[in-house]
Amino acid sequence: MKVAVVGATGLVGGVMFEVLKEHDFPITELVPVASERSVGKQIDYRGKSYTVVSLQDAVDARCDVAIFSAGGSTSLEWAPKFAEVGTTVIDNSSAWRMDPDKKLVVPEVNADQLTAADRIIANPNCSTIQMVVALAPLHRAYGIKRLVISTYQSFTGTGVKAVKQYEQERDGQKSEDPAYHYPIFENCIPHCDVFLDNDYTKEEMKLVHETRKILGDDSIAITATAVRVPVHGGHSESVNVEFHKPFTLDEVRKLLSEVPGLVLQDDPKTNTYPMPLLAKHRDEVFVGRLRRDESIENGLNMWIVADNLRKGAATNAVQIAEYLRKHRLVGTEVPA
Ligand code: A2P
Ligand code: 11C
Repeated sequence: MKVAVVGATGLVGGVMFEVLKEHDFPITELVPVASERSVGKQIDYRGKSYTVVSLQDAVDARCDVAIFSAGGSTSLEWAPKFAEVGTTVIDNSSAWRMDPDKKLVVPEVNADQLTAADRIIANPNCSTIQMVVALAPLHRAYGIKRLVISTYQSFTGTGVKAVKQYEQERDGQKSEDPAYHYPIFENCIPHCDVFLDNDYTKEEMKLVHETRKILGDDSIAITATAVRVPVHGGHSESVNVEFHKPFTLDEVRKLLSEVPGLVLQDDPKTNTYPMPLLAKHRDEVFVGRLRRDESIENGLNMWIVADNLRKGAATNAVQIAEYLRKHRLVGTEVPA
């Protein structure tokens, strides 16, 4: 397939190339794309050098798939132009996620909704993706009534600028162009993305709206607090779930153990539980600390960790591309 990577010089773009390579994704032609600042730069992929091109040149290249990780405004403006020439866009930004005409896809959960007519497909937010991989089978079995979520999110989710801020602060330097209002080194900042009118952050409300859309159930009550932490390897989440129906922990463990791409790490006796240090560079979602919430009926506590740049972004997007290819839903020759 002819594949464009939009945002090729960014943090997610770099991981995208690693994942495409590791998954041995069949690429006949690679088209790296970035802003005008980067046009002409070279990107190495599998021992070959590729020249970064502009968005318009990438549209004209009529690729089969374009994977976007270049921010919401770039996606809003350019994804329709790619779609118009028959390129299927898989978009990592928040631009299209809540558009009722666009699918919001986590392959383990709802890839079966995809058709050849879907020319702009939204990749959910990282903290949503890892959570719904674990919640979807439990929702099917017991019906989720309410979720109380607290996240511990890696600074890598903010991009190159935040990584630089962290490294400068760690090395005792003052950051000249910080990504955050406060130091991130040796700190926790209860502020991910911008504040909204309801005093929640946009990141917190993504967890509310995207989860309902992916699980196909607007009745689920959801409240979230998203916190940025000085961690490199991934996002962690404490998730308190209240179900409509009773469950047993053995059944929950069995359901989770059957989910592709999910690894159970749950044995208090051996201090076994997921941590970002272990999840870094891994494609899977890790779940542990499973225990009954003894303060309510049908309540479960869980701890969910994943590499936010992988399953939370690049891996999920590549898995969507793999699904489209396997089911022959993509290609400028496939009728939409
Ligand atoms: P560039 O390096 O040319 O600025 P990150 O999230 O890690 O900061 O990366 C953002 C990515 O999105 C980079 O590859 C960046 O390219 C790209 N990008 C940012 N703005 C645009 C734009 N207006 N058009 C195309 N690519 C863009
Ligand atoms: C974070 N979730 O860690 C963000 C990064 O809506 O895709 C990606 C923002 C988004 O802050």
